[in-house]
Amino acid sequence: MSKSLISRRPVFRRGVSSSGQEKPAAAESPLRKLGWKPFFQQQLSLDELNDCVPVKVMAVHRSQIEVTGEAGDEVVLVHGPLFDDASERPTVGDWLLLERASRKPLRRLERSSLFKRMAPGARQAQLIAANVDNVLIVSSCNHDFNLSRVERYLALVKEAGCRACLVLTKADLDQNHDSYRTALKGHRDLPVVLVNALDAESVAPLREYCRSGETLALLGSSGVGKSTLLNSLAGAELAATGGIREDDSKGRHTTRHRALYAIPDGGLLLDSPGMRELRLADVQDGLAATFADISALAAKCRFADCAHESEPGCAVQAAIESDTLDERRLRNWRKLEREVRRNTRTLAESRADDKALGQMYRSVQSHARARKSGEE
Ligand SMILES: Nc1nc2c(ncn2[C@@H]2O[C@H](COP(=O)(O)OP(=O)(O)OP(=O)(O)O)[C@@H](O)[C@H]2O)c(=O)[nH]1
Ligand SMILES: [Mg+2]
Ligand SMILES: [Zn+2]
Repeated sequence: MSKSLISRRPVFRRGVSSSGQEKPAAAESPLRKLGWKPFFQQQLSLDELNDCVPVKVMAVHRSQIEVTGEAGDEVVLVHGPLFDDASERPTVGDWLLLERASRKPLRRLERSSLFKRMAPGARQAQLIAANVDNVLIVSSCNHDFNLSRVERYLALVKEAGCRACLVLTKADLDQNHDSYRTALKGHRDLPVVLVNALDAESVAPLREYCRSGETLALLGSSGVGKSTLLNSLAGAELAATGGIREDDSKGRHTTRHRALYAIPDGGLLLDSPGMRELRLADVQDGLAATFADISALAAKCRFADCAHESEPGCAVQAAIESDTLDERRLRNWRKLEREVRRNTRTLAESRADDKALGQMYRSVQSHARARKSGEE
């Protein structure tokens, strides 16, 4: 057995007919359930179709990653060229090709979507998840609710081209629901669902975001009820949940790892640790889409370079005065624009530094090889 293969256990049982024989696999192909689509199939060469099997990354740990494919669950060691570049290494949701016989990971397939943020306290990007279809931005009906943060998540989600829904949990603990709906009036294209995440019936409307073959990511701060939602949607205690602090309603960071869970009669659900900060980079298009209303107003300003402060004929300021645009939203747009510009530049610089370092390293190695072969 290959070193990279530590355990294998089937996750999806094929249907068995009344005659005791396996039903044809086509209708419920395990790969299709995991989100395998023509977009990924088309990336395989003829040789790869013969010699490799695709597997989905379900969880990433320091020294090994958990994957699932047609043969069930396996564990692959984090080792080899695929894992050399920290900003490029496989993340949860990725599709990998394993060599059929040795189970060695050969390459990662191109992604249909990718979430990343600036790694906390670093000049590097941190990958959050790949190949996600839909996102529940989870907040709760308490101190956690913060529109500017919702807009931050939206920029990330729109950049990845995913469908988003805002879920406000703990609706059973706060009856002041209208105030949340009023606060969200500037976000008409964002569906909002208020739920008691502990109640399976209450979360049922969210099932449309995690149909078989789809991947749904739950994103939000610690303690808002992401793992609780996962368990209610799955109808089983798949993830641990924790209490929240009495004084400020903040969570206790119960979930420690990002992981995908297959839910019965549905798709895959990504549970993730609560994010303390979500610093944005490389999301210019997502940001423009999140604030499309402000861009549309800006196009009507008298001056093309209007800063929307005190210029005459400013359509943005006029909208604020007539109460059709929230001043907070304009402030947040400005703040996020500055942040995205700064962080995108930082990432480009650090990529250039890494490239230069890599070139220097390769040139030192080739000199050493040339010297060695000259000596022989
Ligand atoms: N009453 C009520 N309690 C909820 C609801 N959603 C979550 N909770 C409780 O809130 C606490 C935190 O829930 P978790 O599901 O662990 O929160 P989380 O978002 O996964 O938190 P992290 O894993 O720390 O990121 C638990 O005690 C849940 O029982 C809800 O809608 N209503
Ligand atoms: Mg959790
Ligand atoms: Zn203006």
